[in-house]
Amino acid sequence: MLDGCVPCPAEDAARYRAAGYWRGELLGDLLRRRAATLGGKEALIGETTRLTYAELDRRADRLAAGLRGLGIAPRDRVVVQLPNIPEFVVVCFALFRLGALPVFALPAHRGNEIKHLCSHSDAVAYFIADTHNGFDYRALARDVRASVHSLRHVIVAGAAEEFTALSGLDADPVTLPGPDPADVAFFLLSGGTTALPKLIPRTHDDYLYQARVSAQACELDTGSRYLTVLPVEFNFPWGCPGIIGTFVAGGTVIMASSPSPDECFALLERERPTFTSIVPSIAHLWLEAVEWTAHDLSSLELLQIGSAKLHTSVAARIEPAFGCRLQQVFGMAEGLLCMTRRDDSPETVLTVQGSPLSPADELRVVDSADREVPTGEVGELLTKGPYTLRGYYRAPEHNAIAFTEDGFYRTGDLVRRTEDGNIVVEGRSKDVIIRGGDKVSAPEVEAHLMAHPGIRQASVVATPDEVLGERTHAYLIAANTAPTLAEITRFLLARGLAEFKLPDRIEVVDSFPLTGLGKIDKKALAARLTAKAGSH
Ligand code: J2J
Repeated sequence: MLDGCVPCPAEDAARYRAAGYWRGELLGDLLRRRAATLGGKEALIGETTRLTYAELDRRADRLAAGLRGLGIAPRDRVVVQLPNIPEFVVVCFALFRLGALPVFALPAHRGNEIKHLCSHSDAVAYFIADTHNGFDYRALARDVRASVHSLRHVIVAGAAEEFTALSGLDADPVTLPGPDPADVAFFLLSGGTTALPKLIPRTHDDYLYQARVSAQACELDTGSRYLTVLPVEFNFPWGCPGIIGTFVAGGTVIMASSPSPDECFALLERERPTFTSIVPSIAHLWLEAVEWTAHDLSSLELLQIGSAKLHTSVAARIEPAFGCRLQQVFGMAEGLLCMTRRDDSPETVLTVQGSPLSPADELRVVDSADREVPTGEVGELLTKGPYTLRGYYRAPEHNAIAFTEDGFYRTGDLVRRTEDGNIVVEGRSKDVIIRGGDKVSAPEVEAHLMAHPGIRQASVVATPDEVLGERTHAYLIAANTAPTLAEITRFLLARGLAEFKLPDRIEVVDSFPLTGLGKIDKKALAARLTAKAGSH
């Protein structure tokens, strides 16, 4: 396996192979096989492009050859930050075939995150769109290139200016040596509990297995049509079952450029997708809009909702409003996926976050001493399995605390198990704010805040919010004159922090409550906000 990754222990790997979970297949070959049997079928639909499996396959081959011509080699890391456009899929499959390794960045990321991802992975290339949502990614790329010395190429979908145009990287296909299916295929980004985002290595074997079991759980077939609403670089739309799972089933992927009901409802009418996946804050938006829409949404059979807690009262409105089945999904880029299933009772679908996808997923719910708690009691979820990571990339120190000695990943989620084997998410022990579907690492924001000369100490906690679920509240101890929220916003943006990480509110205090061990008592800070919200 690539240096800096933690391989699965040999005995577990042998077990996963013997059970047929890991089949020694490559992501790049998935497309090849579909092109061989379903060549003329539509695989991918964008705003202005429609590609059959055969066309997508050919494009991936030609781009792989073009990238090799640029000097991109197997195992080179390549940061990919593209909006929901068909080029994203072409680029990923070209890189898979080349054996180069995409590192997925979100379109919302800015200089702070991209520089870290590029330098931490020693990326040789960086893929961007020219502009998207009013933001010029070429300006960002100039800034990144000036500080990351490994970066040799910036490749642009659209007007390239001084960089390399994606459209010009087309060459006659060449035979390429295939990578090892047990090796890393690409990197997902962790939801983050530390000051810097961590990279999650996903292998061909583990990701194809995940896509296959989630496609089965969602009963996909060649008639399935997936509407991609969330940013493609997120694990949920990419492979749960999402895009990769739809390709496994031989279905069709339709890409929406934003989650706005205007765009998505029009696409539902025009392209007739059968399923999609969204986060609870988008579900809120859609529930409001669906009352007024004139669009025909009747193609939708399944609506997957996950990434943040879906409250029962909101869950209950989904099926009547959309006339389709609701599926709750509790997942993580690190691996483990839980979903509700078709044969669950209506009550179950509304109240639990589902059961694990694989019979080989091992789950433990433990107390603070890592002792298992009885069914029905809340504890931290630990997990290990055929599609769950064994270590973050180049992070030995963090890995020592993020995993148990016997290889279980500490999710930082507080859950309880029901008698029928479902998981209910009850809270979190990790220091993350889930704002809409976005994960905001509190220590990361705190470190940036404390770089401000007017701030001596910062503590960032979640405050309840009806639509987003949670918002970010920063408690500050001022150094002299406290900065205003507007000043802080400007300061953080100038440091290149992604917008979704900005504090929604600040509150200046004289001191922080401390725990018995002298650490800032975040539970006490968060409880103040919950009490305030309750008294409104
Ligand atoms: C409460 N919290 C949830 C849920 C995730 C599918 C779906 C989601 C993600 C994802 C994903 C939750 N209720 N239903 O990768 O493939 C919180 C937990 C979890 C963290 C992971 C997928 N579903 N969460 O959200 O890596 O705290 O993945 O540990 O972004 O989101 O975040 P992320």
